[in-house]
Amino acid sequence: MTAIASSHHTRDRISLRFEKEVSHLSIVRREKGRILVVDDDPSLTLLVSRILGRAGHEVLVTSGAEEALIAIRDSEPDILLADIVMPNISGLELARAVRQKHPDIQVILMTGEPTLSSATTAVEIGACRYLSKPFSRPQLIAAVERAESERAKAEERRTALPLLRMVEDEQRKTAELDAAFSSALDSLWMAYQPIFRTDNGAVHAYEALLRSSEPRLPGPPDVLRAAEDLQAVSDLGRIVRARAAKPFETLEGRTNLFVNLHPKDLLDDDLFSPLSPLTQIANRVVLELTERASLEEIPDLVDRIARLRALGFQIAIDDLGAGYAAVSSIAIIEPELVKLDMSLVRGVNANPTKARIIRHLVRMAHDASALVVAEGVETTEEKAVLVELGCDFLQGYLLGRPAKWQG
Ligand code: G
Ligand code: MN
Repeated sequence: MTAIASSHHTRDRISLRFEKEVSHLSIVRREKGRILVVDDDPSLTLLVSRILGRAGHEVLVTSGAEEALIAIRDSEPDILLADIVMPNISGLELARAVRQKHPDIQVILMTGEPTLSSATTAVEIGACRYLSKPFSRPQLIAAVERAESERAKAEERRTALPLLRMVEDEQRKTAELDAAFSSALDSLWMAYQPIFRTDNGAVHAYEALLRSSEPRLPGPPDVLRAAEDLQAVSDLGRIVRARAAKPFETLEGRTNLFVNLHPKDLLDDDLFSPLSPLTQIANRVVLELTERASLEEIPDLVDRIARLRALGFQIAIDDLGAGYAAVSSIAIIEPELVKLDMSLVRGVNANPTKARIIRHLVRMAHDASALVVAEGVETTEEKAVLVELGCDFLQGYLLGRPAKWQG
């Protein structure tokens, strides 16, 4: 279901861009083409250029093929109208040379003595019209119009082809990502990592962590990025929250559940639904928020947080001390908990600056009535210092790795 919904979104995006580019092309295309007339008969070139000029064309005239080649190099005409019989270089040779270098230029050949062999050569060269002299004004206009439409088609084919390739390429990549994402959802499972109380060492809660066995999307960040690219963040969020809640629905006692939210989840109605599985156990659930930069894009953030609290949820600021999860979010969100990022926790026993920062963050959190979880505790030395610095809860490989629910 998810895969279909997401690929639909992507298709919309691609066709939108495709239409934009195509309309851009049609704006650029000229209305009336530029025509180069090559004939050693000045009375003919005069007549022809008058007719075509009146029809709105820009007309260039040369009396021989050598001059014509220079004119083509300098002014790139759309149509070449050339006499077959000329001194030095014949119109056929000229046409052949031009078509080889500029395949989009349309060639019309004129002759006073039509022969089968010259007509055959004209066809081989790809001349689109063969006018036998004398010709009428309507015959000339018709030949030019046909050449113009061929020219427009050739131009469109040439410019649209790379665009089409690009669109196809993107569609193929999206389809591949879509398949990988669907399979990640199929093999999705939740790992639970214990969070311990510092005062008595008891398990206070478990953090639910996304896991999948899809090799193309090996880590949780890969799955999340795919969801973002496929515009399926809400789909993923709903599945994660329902799965995370499962073991807790029948669990006795007061063990809490910590669940990570993507900032986009805050825009999903399902999160606020009184009927959703997670809402059923809301008074035991802490929702973790991270990425201050994206949180700022949620227009009514404070209001949405208030609605979550009204449903019974508590809120934690995740990854405090890393990247964007800035201190000011404590003032805006007024979380029940903050989680110190493991980059601050790592080696805190040997780094007085980290220790000082944590001490300040703990004091600040406590002043704002928030409790503090230290994440990523890996050594007994780190643990000892974190306890001394006043952290209320500890989480990390030292104390318990994320694992399948042992229920
Ligand atoms: O963004 P968040 O803090 O929710 O990410 C937690 C991640 O950190 C999980 O993927 C979890 O597996 C991992 N993790 C948990 N404890 C430790 C730890 O002690 N050390 C390290 N390096 N990673 C940890
Ligand atoms: Mn987390």
